Amino acid sequence: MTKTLHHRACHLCEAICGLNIEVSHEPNGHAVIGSIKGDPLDPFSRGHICPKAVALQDIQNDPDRLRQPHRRIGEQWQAISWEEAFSLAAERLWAVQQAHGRNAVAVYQGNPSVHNYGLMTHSNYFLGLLKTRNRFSATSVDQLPQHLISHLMYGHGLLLPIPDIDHTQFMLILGGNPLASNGSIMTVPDVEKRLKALRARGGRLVVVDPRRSETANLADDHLFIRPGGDAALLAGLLNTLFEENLARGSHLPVTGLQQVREAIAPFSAEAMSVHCGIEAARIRQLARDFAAAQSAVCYGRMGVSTQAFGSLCHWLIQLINLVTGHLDREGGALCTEPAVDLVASTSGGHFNVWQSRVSALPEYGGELPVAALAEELLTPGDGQVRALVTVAGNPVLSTPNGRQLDTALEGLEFMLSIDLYINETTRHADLILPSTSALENDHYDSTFNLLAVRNVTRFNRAILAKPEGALHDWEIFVGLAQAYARLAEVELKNTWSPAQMIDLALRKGRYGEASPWNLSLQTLDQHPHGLDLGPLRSNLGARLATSSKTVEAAPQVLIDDLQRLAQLAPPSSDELLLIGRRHVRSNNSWMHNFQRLVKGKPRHQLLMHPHDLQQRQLHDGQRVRIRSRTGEVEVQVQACDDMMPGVVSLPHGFGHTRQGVQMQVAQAHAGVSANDLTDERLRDAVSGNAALNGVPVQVSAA
Ligand SMILES: Nc1nc2c(c(=O)[nH]1)N[C@H]1C(S)=C(S)[C@@H](COP(=O)(O)OP(=O)(O)OC[C@H]3O[C@@H](n4cnc5c(=O)[nH]c(N)nc54)[C@H](O)[C@@H]3O)O[C@H]1N2
Ligand SMILES: Nc1nc2c(c(=O)[nH]1)N[C@H]1C(S)=C(S)[C@@H](COP(=O)(O)OP(=O)(O)OC[C@H]3O[C@@H](n4cnc5c(=O)[nH]c(N)nc54)[C@H](O)[C@@H]3O)O[C@H]1N2
Ligand code: SF4
Ligand SMILES: [Mo]
Repeated sequence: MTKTLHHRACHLCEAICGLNIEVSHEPNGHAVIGSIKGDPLDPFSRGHICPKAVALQDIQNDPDRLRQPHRRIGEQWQAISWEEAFSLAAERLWAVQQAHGRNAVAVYQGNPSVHNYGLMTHSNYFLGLLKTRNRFSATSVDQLPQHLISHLMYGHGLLLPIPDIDHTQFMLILGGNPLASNGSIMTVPDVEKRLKALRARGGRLVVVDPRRSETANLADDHLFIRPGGDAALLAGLLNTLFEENLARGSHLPVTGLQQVREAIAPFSAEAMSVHCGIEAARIRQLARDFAAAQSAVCYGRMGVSTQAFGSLCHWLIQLINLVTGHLDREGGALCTEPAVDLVASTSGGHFNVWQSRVSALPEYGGELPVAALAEELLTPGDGQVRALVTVAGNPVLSTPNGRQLDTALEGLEFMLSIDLYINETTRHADLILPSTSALENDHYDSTFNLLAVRNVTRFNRAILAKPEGALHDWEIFVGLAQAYARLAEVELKNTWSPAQMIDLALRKGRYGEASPWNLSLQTLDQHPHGLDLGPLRSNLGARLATSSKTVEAAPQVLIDDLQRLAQLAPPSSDELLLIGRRHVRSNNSWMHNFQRLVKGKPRHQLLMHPHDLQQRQLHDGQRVRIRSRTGEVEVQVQACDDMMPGVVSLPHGFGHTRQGVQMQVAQAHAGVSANDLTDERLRDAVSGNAALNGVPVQVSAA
C-alpha cells in the first residue's frame, strides 16, 4: 500500500480552508482517504479546520449518495444511462415549454452553486438555453439585499466591501455569528484567532444579536436586539452621527448625502429605541465610539439580511461606514482585488426590470425572489410553472413555508434535479442527475476569493480519480445543453472545461501575464498551499460603476422605504419572535447524513429564555408545539439564558422525516424544519428577500 499527501482547499463553507489529505492506494488500484487535517502552510487559513472538512471522506463513502442517473417510476427509482437521462430531461422540458411557453419551466439553484466551480462556470450553459424568467436561487433566502445595495450605490452587485478584520480597531457585527458559520460575505478562515487578535491589539468587538451567540461571547460588548429591529438601531446610529457632528466625510466621490441627512433627521436614537429594544443613550454612545475609533467597520450578515428591513439595514450599514470615513479605508470595509475578478467579467446587474407573475415581486440580476416560487406553481393561469429544475438545492427545507412548496412540487408535470441525494426536495423529481463528489473534482474558488479578507488565490487538482461512468457537474450541464439544443434547434457555442476557463481568466487578470506574478494554472500548480497576494487596499474610487461614477448615497427606493420604518407600530410585548442559528457541525440541510457530525446530543431544539418558559408553564426538556401563520411543528425545548426574552431560536435545515427521503443517518436525527414555520409573505419590501428571522410564533405544551 502506498500513501500520497494532497493539498486541497475545502469549499464546503465560505472559509476555504487549506487541507492536507492523505490517500492510501491499495494494490488493486483502489484509493482510500486516510487523514484530513488543516494545512499549516496555507498562508490564509494557517492550519485551521472544522469538523465538516473531516466529513469529506463520509460524503465520498456515503452509501446513500447517488452515483448514476436515477429515474422515478411511481415510488421506485431506476438507474438509467446518461444518454437516456439527457434525452428524457430535454424532451420533457421542451414539451412543457412548447405547450405552455418558456416561463412554464422554473429553475432553482441552491447554495453549492457558488461553492463548486463547475456549477459556477457551466450552470448557465444549460439553464440559459431555457430562456425562462422564472429563475430562483438561495440568494433570496440569504444575501440578496447586500447585492442590491452594492448595485444601487456602487454600480455593481459584486462590489461588496469586506471587513478588514486584520487591521480594524473596532468591529460592529450585526446578525452574524462567524464563530459558528466561519464567516459569510467575509471569507475568513480561522475567524476566532483573528477576532482575538483584534482584541489583543486593543481593538473593540461589539456584537448585536437577539441571542448571546458564540461570537457575542467573545466580544467586549453584546447588545440584545429585538429581531427585525436593526434598521431602527442603524437609523438611530446614522442620525446620531449627523446630529452630533461625528461624520467625517469620505475621500470617495459621493452624491446624495445631503438628501440622506435630511431623510434620516426624524430617526433619532430616542425615537428608534422602542423598535430595537436598545436604550437611546446606548445607541448614541455606540455612534460616538464608532466614530472616535482610529479605524472601524460595521458588518451585517444573515440576521440583518433575512428580515423585513433587509435592504434598509444594508444601506444604512454602508452609509455608516461611508460617513465615518471607513469605507474603502484600511481597517474599514474594502473591496477585494481577486485574481479572477467577477466584477470585471460580469455586468453590474439590473433590478425590477420585470416582476413575478402572481405577486409582482422584482427581479434582481435576472432572478425572482424564491418566496414567490410556490405561488407560481400553485396559481393557475397563463404563465403558471409546470416544470422545475433544481440544481444543488433543497428549497423544501430552505425556503419560507417549505410545506407549501413541498405540496406544490407534487403537482408538477416534470421535475429534474441535479443533486447528490434523494432528499426532501429531490424525492419529488422525475429524474435526478448526480455529479462527482468534491474530492473527485479540481477546484478554483472564483466566488470566495472575491469575498476574502485578504487577496488570495489557489488551484487544486482532484484528489481521487473520476469513477468510471461518473460525470462532473459541468459535464452534466454540457450533456443537458446538447440534448436540449438539438430539440430547440439552437446552435450551441463550444465550451471549455472549468480549468481552461480559469486559466484564461488568471492569465488575463490583474496578476496575470502583464504582471510580475504571471499567474496561470501552471504557476498555481507550483503553489499547492495557495498564494497570498496581499492585504485589501483602497480601490473603490476607481472601480465605481454607477452612471455618475460616484457613490450614490441616496437611492430613491431606500429613501422611500424609510417611510415604512417611520410608520412602524410599537412592538407588542406578548408575542414570541422566531430566529435561526447555525452550528459548526452542520451545513444548511445536507450534512446531517454523516455520523461523525450528528453524534452526541441533538442540536436542533428550540431555545427559549427561562422566563418565557415559566410564563407558559413549560419546562426545560419538554416537548412543545410551535405555531405560526403557516404551520406547526413539535420539538423539544431547551431553557437558555443566552436568548433575549421574547425570542426563540430554531436552526434550519432539519426535518428529514418526510416519506421517501433516502438519507439514513439524517432520518435518524431528523429534527423539524424551521421553514415549516417561516412565512413566504414576510419579505424585505424592497428586494423581496425572505424574512426568515423575526417570525411571530406561539409556543405551548405539545
Ligand atoms: N429558516 C432559515 N432558512 C434558511 C436559512 C436560515 O438561516 N434560516 N439560511 C438560508 C441560506 S443562507 C441558504 S444559503 C439556504 C441554503 O439552501 P439550499 O441551497 O436550498 O439548500 P442546501 O441545504 O444548501 O442544499 C444543498 C443541496 O446541494 C446538494 N449538493 C451538495 N454538493 C453538491 C454538488 O457538488 N453538486 C450538486 N449538484 N449538488 C450538490 C446537496 O445534496 C443538497 O441537496 O438556506 C436558507 N434557508
Ligand atoms: N456551521 C455552519 N456554517 C455555515 C452554514 C451552516 O449552515 N453551518 N451556512 C453557511 C451559509 S449558507 C451562510 S449564508 C453563512 C451565514 O453566516 P452568518 O451570517 O454568520 O449566519 P448565522 O450563523 O446564522 O448568524 C446569524 C445570527 O443572526 C442572529 N439574528 C437573527 N435574527 C436577527 C436580527 O433580527 N437581528 C440581529 N442583529 N441578529 C439576528 C442570529 O441569532 C445569529 O446569531 O454561514 C455559512 N456557514
Ligand atoms: S471552516 Fe470547515 S467547512 Fe468551512 S472551509 Fe474551513 S474546514 Fe471547510
Ligand atoms: Mo447562505
